[in-house]
Amino acid sequence: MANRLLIKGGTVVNEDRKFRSDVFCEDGLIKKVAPDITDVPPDTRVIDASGKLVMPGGIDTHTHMQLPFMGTVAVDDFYHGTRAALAGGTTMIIDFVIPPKNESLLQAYDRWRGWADEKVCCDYSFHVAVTWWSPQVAKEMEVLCQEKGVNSFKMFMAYKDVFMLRDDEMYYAFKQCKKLGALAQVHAENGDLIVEGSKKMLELGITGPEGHEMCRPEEVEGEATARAITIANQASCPLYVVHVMSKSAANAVTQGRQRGCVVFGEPIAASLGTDGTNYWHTCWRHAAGHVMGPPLRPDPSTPGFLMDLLACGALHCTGTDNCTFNANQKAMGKDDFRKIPNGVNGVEDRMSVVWEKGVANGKMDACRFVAVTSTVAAKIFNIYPRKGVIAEGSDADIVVWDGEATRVISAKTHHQAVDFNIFEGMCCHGVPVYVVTGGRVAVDNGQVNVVKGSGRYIPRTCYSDIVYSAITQRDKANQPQPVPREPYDGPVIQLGKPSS
Ligand code: URQ
Ligand code: ZN
Ligand code: ZN
Repeated sequence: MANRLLIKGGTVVNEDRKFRSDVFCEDGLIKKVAPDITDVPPDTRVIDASGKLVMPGGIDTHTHMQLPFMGTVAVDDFYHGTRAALAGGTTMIIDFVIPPKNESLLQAYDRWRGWADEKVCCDYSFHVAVTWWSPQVAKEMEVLCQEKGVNSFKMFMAYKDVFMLRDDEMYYAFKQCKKLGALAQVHAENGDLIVEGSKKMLELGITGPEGHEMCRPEEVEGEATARAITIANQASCPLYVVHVMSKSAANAVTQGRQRGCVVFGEPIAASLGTDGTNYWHTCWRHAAGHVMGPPLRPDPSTPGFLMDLLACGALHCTGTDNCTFNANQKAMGKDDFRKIPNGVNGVEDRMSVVWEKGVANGKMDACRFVAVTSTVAAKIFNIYPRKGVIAEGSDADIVVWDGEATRVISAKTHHQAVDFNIFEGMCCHGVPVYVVTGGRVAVDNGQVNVVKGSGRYIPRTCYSDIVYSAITQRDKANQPQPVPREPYDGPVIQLGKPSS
């Protein structure tokens, strides 16, 4: 299928500049970016983008479609989740393979591929979680990098006895990431303190969702974030902190960067768009619908704080941690918040939420919006310029965006499978009018029409330049050296013998 498409009259927005230009696509690629393109084949479809922005499709760096978790399975599967992604202007997701402890990472990877390949409507890739440690795990990480196109591994410091690694295991995993040229990711919360904090809440008779936040306040996230940064730095390994949910974690990332650590921070739609006061809502379902780990924070200034850091480059790119559960699933924890499946929505609304809270209220411009929703992720995960830019030769993953139009977010109208939306009722500026994925028009003047199974798995190579260039330079400059000295030839104490 030639799939010839000419997007006319728009303003192209890349991370570095905005410019008036037409865009011609053919066979799933961007073939020409120039003003006033006229010489196209007669079977070319023309889209009028006048007055609109023409941007690289969003890349959601963090999703969990149909994740088996806490005794159930997330309801947004790879079909509904990627369909909703496209509806919101996201044209690629990076999901997670999460093997249970002691399961082969390669077997888990194959299982997740089997789930995704037949269902995805847009391109996707996988991070792989390291939930246990052994020489086999180290070996399989190498195979995943060299043969399966994986260049990022997530370690959990929470979910004790389920996914959590000890500090020494995390250090070994970081060392292996460094050896392979892969990026280490971390879920940064102190899992031991969460267990103890939960007991404390239940002893106080607090079983509701408010206990979920109070048992793991933001210092529990901040401490783990700083610890992970130190351990990664000691392993001389680059680190990517997923779902930065608090000022404490964000400050740990910025302080780590200021002292020369190579660390990236990923706020998510939820932490940029809403807050933890929802856990005190008197409707149990509403409160439980916001339960995720790390929790949203009750400090209502947190979203603005995180958006400011994202706008100025102290935080880097946005995901959603989309991991959705319906009311009847959340209700597994109706008497004990520890049993509420953790996870919230975001994959459909991320782009509009970041536009509303970032661009519409003046914290960033459209170029920075493109950076934090697409380009920086493409560079960190080493798929730039295939993804993340409107340029000749890049994939035809494009959003025609109306920055002035508004839409009201609601579970009644969203395309996700889940029966709840943490942004319910939020009116956002920033609406995708057309969304093109692999050259196919998946959102056509607001109408969603996707092709199940048409998305592709995108392999990623190691040694991403934005991730490894600084590390390599620093290793060269700071290689520890022994001190040349004459051997000591003085007296040495003889242990076990009475001193003379
Ligand atoms: O921790 C994660 O990232 C996964 C298990 C999704 N759930 C969540 O609450 N964040
Ligand atoms: Zn996590
Ligand atoms: Zn996650």
